[in-house]
Amino acid sequence: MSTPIKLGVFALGLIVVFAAAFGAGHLINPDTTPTAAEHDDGHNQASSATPGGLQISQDGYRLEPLTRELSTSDGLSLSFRVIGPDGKPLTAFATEHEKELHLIVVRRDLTGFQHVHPTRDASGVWSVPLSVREPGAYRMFADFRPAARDEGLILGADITAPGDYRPHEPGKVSRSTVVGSYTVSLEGDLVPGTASKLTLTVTRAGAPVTDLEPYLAAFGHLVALRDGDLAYLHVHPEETTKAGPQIVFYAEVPSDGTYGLFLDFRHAGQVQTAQFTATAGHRR
Ligand SMILES: [Cu+2]
Repeated sequence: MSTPIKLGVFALGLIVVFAAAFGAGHLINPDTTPTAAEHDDGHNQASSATPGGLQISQDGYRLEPLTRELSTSDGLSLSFRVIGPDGKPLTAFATEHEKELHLIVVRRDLTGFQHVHPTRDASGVWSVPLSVREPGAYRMFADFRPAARDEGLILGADITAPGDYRPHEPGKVSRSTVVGSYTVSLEGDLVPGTASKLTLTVTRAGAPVTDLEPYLAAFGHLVALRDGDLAYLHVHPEETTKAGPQIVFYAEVPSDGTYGLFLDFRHAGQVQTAQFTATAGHRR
């Protein structure tokens, strides 16, 4: 997360946590952040702030897709612009986690997740070669911070990959998932409105992985997407996180519901994405 947001969290506590909880690269420090759970009366807490990623336009900034369709063939490019409050394509972006803009593309049934980094030309057009495996209704999220702002924005737009498709059932809620030769396990529960500690542990062939490599200036990136509307949350590990096997996040989801969790980590020169389905709102 950006330093200004973090300082804001420290200075203003709960109000800022709720207002900024769904900004780009949100991280909550457990030692200084009050939690809504302190007055938990058995009902589930929920934030009233609008989660990120649900709007195509916010605070005068608008995401403008220039590509109408996604494709299942290689070699096509996805292009878009961000239009600023002055009506012109935005070209002044702050660098966050080594990139000016992070683009997430995912099918609306939470399959086919991709996290890519488009390049921008001088006129403000972002492009990235992108193909999807299956046709369907997709959502694209631009996660960035205009240089003129202290807070990041996550703008979302629908985009379709034409063709016959059947939605997949939501993945089974699970504490463990396999990606490539890695097994990633998940400890901790998502409690709405609360900085919920999630510990992800990476093993390979039964052995803990202790030489994770930094990927975009962090040992892991966790994106949570709410099933049903794809409300978006992106968190980074606790600062004390080492190179594995455990990666610790504090994620604050906005409501009860089912969430897809997508962990990006890098090991042996390769970026892996481990996917979980988790339910928020139950204390187990
Ligand atoms: Cu990124």
